[in-house]
Amino acid sequence: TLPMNSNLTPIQELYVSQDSAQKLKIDAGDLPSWDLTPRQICDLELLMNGGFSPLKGFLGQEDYTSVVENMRLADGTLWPMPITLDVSEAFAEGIEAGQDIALRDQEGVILAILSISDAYRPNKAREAEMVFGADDLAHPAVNYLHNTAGPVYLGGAITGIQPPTHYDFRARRDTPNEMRAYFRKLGWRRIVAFQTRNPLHRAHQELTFRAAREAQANLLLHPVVGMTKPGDVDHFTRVRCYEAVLDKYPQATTSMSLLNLAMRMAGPREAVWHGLIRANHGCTHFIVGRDHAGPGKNSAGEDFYGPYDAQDLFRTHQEEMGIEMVDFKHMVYVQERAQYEPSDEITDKDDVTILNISGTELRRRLREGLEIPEWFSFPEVVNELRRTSPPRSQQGFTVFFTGLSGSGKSTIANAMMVKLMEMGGRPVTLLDGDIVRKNLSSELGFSKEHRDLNIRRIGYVASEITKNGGIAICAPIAPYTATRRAVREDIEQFGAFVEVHVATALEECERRDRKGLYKLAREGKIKEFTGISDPYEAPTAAELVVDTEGYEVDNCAQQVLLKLESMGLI
Ligand code: PPS
Repeated sequence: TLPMNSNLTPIQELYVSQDSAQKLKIDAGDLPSWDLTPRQICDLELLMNGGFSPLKGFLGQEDYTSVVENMRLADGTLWPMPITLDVSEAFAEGIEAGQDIALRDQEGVILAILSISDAYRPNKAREAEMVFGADDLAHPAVNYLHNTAGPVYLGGAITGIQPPTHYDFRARRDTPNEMRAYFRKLGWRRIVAFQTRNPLHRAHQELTFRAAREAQANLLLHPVVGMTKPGDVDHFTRVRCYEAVLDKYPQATTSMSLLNLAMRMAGPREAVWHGLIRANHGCTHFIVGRDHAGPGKNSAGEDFYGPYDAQDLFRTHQEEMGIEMVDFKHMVYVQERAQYEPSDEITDKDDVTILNISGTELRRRLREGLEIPEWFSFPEVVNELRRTSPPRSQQGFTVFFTGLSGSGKSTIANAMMVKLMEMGGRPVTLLDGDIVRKNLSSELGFSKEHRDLNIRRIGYVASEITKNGGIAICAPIAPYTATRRAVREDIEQFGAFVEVHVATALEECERRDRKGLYKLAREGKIKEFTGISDPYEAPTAAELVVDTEGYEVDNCAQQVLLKLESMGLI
């Protein structure tokens, strides 16, 4: 028999009535309160709106252990993912079972009350092994578990006061009950859900359309906009892409809704979890692909899960879940027939040309501004992607000079700045050591702590400039390797970071002594002076090393420009 949602009755939510919420909110003002992390806010929203039904709150120890060990709650109900409220040591100290606490969002708004049933210390290594398949920090959720999540979990029932507020794409967000009501209204009784965290291209459109047709069902595109894999295309861009793709389906067959889920990339267990969430949203079918919710390679360079593990686990439990799996068909483009076809249905493979563009190749073409053919993706989608990741020559970047006092950093940086301004195109900002110490760091001295703070501030400003498409030129001493690396990481998420070591030797800097500081440092009149009485850790892997001895400033600046050109930045 075909699964069908004949009733689509509302699912149980954890919210109290508006009147009670108003009163509870006032009372909760006096309770100890926990400020939720971004991931906890995602979890709480789905707990409260029934997306995680039948859960009634964050897992207590008994349920937690049972979920970790057996994928089931203590009462035997299938549930693959530990939904836990991790807190800090300091917060846990004042907390005991039986107590209520207020859960607040990052602005301090009270979203819910947690009635604590128990506080416990999880065995994180065991959780990693059982839930994510390995205690390996290359797995983003294992890394989160060990390096972000607190050491104590609080379990207990949730009383929902209000959902977290979203200001983006409000009209596209629906609770499970809103989805159910929508399906009921449209007379949709068989619905295939498609989970995604990536932009959709033609192959995805073909496969989802086919999946729906084969299941004789309507289609719900149900992308995740909560938290996905680090490095994914941001959800603002993706939603604009999805909106473009939505127009490509036959009218009234397909709908889209955004899911504020915090993914864990847990492969097989995640697939089952995704299925349960979609069943709660009123769907009858769920598309599971090759390597569903895969986290990438482990620290030995191998896949965490087998390519079909997720499908196997889902299939084993689908009856109990009340949602049926639809196999993801691998769609390929056949040039001779100018259409997508399921790879396993092509009988004349040797006589036709099969075209494909991998994810890596797509990113390369976007980065370098190369053509992306229409058979691969819809022009509207490509446009959106190009808007967010313009070619390197239009992206922001940071040039970070480092070197001893008097090495020539500022002089070269100034020359560079005017040359870049002469070329035009992108705004240029110079963050010279002296300028920064005057405008941003006037209260700081030269201890290690203060120097680090100074460099992190420069890094923050440079990362904002880079993010917004400008060029930041920094020229501090920046004597510590670890701090320079941290700045590099801050900036590389938005654009290139070009480290230039101005490698003028100490003797030469001291001989020049342009500001007379070396003399004072030698006399002990300036303490902690870099190179004399304070360390300078020379970079070992800078993008460029410039030697100022025997070279004109103009020539040094020219070397940097050539480097920028070879990196495709100008
Ligand atoms: S740091 O280490 O990166 O935070 O230093 P920075 O902000 O670039 O500041 C270096 C300039 O401050 C002057 N100055 C000193 N430098 C090093 N050590 C000590 N103790 C010190 N005291 C003052 C000096 O003029 C540096 O300028 P530059 O342009 O590098 O010569």
